[in-house]
Amino acid sequence: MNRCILHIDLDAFFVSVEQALAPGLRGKPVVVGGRPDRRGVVASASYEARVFGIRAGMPLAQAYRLCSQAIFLQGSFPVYRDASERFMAILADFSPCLEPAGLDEAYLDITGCEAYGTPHQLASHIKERVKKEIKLIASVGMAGCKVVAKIASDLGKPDGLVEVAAGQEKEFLAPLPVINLPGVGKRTEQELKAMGIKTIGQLAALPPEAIKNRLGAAGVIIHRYANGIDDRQVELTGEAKSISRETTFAEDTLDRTFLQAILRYLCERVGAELRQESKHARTITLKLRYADFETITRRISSKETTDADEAIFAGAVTLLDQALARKRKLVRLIGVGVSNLVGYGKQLHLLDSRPQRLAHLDRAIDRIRNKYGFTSIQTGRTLLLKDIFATREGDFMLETTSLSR
Ligand code: TTP
Ligand code: MG
Repeated sequence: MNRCILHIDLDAFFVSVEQALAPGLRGKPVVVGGRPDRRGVVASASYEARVFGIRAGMPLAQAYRLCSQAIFLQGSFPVYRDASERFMAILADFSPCLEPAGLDEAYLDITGCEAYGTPHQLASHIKERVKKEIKLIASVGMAGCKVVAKIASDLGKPDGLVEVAAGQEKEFLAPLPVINLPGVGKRTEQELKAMGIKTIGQLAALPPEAIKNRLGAAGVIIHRYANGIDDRQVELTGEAKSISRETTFAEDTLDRTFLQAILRYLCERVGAELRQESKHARTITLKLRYADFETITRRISSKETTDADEAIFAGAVTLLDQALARKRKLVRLIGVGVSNLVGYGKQLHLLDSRPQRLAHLDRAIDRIRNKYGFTSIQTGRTLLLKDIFATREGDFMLETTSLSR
């Protein structure tokens, strides 16, 4: 039986949630990410803002230069998480075979659901329910494999519904630029350009060895994708594979105490997320971006797993100290991530009583924060950030958060 996979991605997610809450923002250039006089980047831009060239990941100041009349919003992550949960709940009504691929996107395998309608009808029904129940617009791609479904949903945006019939995958992909292929970033795009390859069709036509010699194993995968071949299943679990938080400073800094305080705050955010997912982590990663945009990541792994704020911080701060000792350059961004996640069942539990006590403490703090907001409790090191917390409403800054699945 031919597989039928949907990829569903919400349009301008963070911005659209803000517009659903304040309909006066609809139809306007809106940017979520923070105030344009602060550092930081655009997290989400409305399609009206995109007309001016504003894109996710762009510095806010640049976005302001492109469109000074745009409305800049700080954003509120808990609100987006709620919307995401409601979105996933709607999708789960259509098929149990659901794989969230981020906050606002998911794959849904609807193979064998013919009794409920054609794929096109099911996709339209999903779009209607999302619009009616959470007031958001979903773009849907339909195809026989994940990669083609994803490209199709992207291509139809905004408010898209694109179906690629079985057997038509190669023709559909051929005219598109290689950058549309998942797994092809700016660097790979350049490499391919140097080989005279601009479109997915040109890439698909290359002998597999040619691309393997140039790009290694990653090349083999994108070559298969270019040919519309992708055997990946829709993974039922949808569990987080990594969780990270990062923040860009208002001013570049080398102040070690301040860096440690922010790092502690980010570790507490990551720890809370990890506990919410009922996971333990083996690997802790520190990310630093220097004022000259050089970016480094350093990681440590241990046999023991943890979900404790203190343990995550201990690992991250060791990495930070090593990095600061090696390079005296002003820091622009700091981030922390955990990966190599395992469920509670598999944890190698530490019998020593201190981690147990810390686990209780973390959970007690989680409960209070869930009720009164994250900044209602500050731990020792983050007290230094008290004034910063006080000057912003709600979340003290919009950290880029990612839950990779
Ligand atoms: P995307 O789906 O990539 O972007 P989008 O939903 O804003 O726009 P569209 O899908 O219509 O192109 O990401 C989903 C959300 O994730 C986005 O609304 C904000 C957040 N995000 C960031 O915080 N930082 C980023 O760099 C990106 C790309 C997204
Ligand atoms: Mg989206």
